[in-house]
Amino acid sequence: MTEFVARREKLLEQMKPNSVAVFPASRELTRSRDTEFPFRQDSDFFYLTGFPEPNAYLIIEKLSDSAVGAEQASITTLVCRVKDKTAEIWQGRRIGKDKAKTEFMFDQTADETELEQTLQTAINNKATLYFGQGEYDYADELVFKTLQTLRMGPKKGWSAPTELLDVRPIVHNMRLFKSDAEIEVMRQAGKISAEAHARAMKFAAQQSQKGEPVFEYQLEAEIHHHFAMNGARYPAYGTIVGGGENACILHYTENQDEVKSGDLVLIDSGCELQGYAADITRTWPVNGKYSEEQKVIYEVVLDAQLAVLEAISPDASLKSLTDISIRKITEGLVRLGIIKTPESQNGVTPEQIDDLIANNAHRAFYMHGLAHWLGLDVHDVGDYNQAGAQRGLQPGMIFTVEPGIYIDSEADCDPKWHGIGVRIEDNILITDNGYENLTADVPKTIEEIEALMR
Ligand SMILES: [Mn+2]
Repeated sequence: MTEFVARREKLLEQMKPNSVAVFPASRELTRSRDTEFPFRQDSDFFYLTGFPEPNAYLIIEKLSDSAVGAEQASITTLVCRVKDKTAEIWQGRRIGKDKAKTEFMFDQTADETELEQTLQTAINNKATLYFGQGEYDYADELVFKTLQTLRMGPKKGWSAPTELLDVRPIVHNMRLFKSDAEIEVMRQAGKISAEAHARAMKFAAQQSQKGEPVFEYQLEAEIHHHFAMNGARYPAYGTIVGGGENACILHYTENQDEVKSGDLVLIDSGCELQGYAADITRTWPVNGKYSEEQKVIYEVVLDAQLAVLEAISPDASLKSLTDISIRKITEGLVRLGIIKTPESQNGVTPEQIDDLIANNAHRAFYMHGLAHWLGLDVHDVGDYNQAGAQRGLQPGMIFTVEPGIYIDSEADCDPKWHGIGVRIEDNILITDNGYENLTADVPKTIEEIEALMR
């Protein structure tokens, strides 16, 4: 809890005097009729509170210099659901405002029934309101209604802030740099997820050896089982298990087909642990042995990924790393004649590779980005550019490195390559002396994967 308090203090340091920030919790979503999806807290709200319930609000007031008493320059308020015996018997426990105040360390707390009044009091007579508008309709409606109420009551001494600022850039920049505690959780999430991928490989190998079929959803089940058995009840995003040509559908989550012996299967899956995501992809032959064509494509992707890891330094940016992956993959595809050039038989000059890259020749086969920030959200927040330039890599940043090549059955190349889709993805933490691969525990080279599956 002291870490959550420290985050609120760090946010307060960056707020203007006489301002207020409002953060809504997310709400439950209907899955069907009267059942809900498992609840997932809003990431910014969670980051600042650790509070796990829906229908809550965090209000942070930074008082003006004149209003500051001897010791108090700020007020943090949590508004949460009302304790309700019947609701708690039917739907589950509620923390309630008394426990919320002491255990979650807020200056004050209020019941949801007092929300409008609490918010109005906090916003009244402040110069600046920090709020993330457009994200939740219910929060927009509440906040704008409160502003309008205040504007309509000048004779009662009310006034609304005249400045409305987006609070998200401040919080998102904080979230980009992970603390030691966050790094430890993400290290654990990476480890559990890595083991889960290895478990799926072993399952497929056993099924193949018994002559039993392997279905995509079975591999998904093996992975989710391992997550849950290790304290991570949910995947961080929809698990992708694509056998054969399904691997060429980047966000394939139907996971319903049989993976045929001789096909590769691409699995992109990571657990969510205490709110934090892991995001791993591995691509391997369901029968345990890569074909010659699969091997060759796999090596191009792996070489690209290793070249990127090699190039990680404080001078690098995600853009410069992306460029390295594009060059490696373009060179590989030219060498194999998959990207056709008149010169490819006799070797291609670096300038010719430059031209192919400038013309996006790789985009037909490598159509997504190399990397994204990783944290509470799988595609985590944080600006990729700063002051119009690419942002340098700094300790505490965590991101994915995930080059890929996808050749579907309509691709304009020798049909022997058709149906091969390969992506290799790891999670990288920038450290003081380089980087740490948080997902190194899952086999990655052809030799390692074939050995495990044997
Ligand atoms: Mn990813």
